[in-house]
Amino acid sequence: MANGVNEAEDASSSGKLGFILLVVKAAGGLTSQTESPFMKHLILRVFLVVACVPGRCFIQSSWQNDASNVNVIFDDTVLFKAKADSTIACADSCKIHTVKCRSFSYTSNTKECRGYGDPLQGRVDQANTSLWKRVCRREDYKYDPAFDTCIRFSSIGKSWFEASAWCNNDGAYLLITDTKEKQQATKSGLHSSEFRTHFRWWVGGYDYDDTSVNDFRWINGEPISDKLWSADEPSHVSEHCVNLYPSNASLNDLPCSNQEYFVCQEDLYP
Ligand SMILES: [Ca+2]
Ligand SMILES: [Ca+2]
Repeated sequence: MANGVNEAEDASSSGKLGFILLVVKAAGGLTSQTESPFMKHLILRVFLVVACVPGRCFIQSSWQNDASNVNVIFDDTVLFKAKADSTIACADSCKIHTVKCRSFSYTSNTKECRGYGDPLQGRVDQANTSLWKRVCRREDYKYDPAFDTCIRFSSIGKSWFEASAWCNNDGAYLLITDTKEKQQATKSGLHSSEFRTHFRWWVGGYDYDDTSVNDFRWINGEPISDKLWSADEPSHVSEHCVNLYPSNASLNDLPCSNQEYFVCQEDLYP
């Protein structure tokens, strides 16, 4: 691929990614061989420790040069303007920007870096400029602005642990719907029609306490907020895994062995 940013990003993350996938593969094997909740719990913990350094995870989606927009900048949806020493430095600025930065332009002779939201319409001629867009790493993943990452819907039902391993095999994770806004997006957002194809979906929430005490957390380690549950949920001591109901944009706990459809997301910390 004639894509300097992409190649640089791959080079910087490939070693770490290879190690992570190796651990995930080992964890998947262990998961299939043991029924012990303790071992599964341990595997989750180990996986989380090695998978991600908070604030700086490997980014699965990548940048693609937009050949249809050569030597132009845009005067709408500009999130920031800054000087950057290189295209890669500009891409990093876009990636870490607090508002969803979906694309950027870099003008080589002036070193001007511009980050944009979507959609882009107001084109202005500007020599020595290239435009880059964030794209999903795989064609079966779709970018969802509510989650600010690429997501994939399963076409089969699996237990929660099988579903988690299935996402991990993509270098991805079960979906984290940790805000009211994200949950509402499953009901009325860009991919709501896909979410509504099934009554419920496994998402990346799990009860780390095997007793009657609840310790529901997202797989990034964050506690699940009380306000995200359906009425009277979580409901049962034997239900340790979390599903989402798109119809009322809320969560429920279920037995982890249930065969449910599931959604993966590419970045643990988008
Ligand atoms: Ca519990
Ligand atoms: Ca329940």
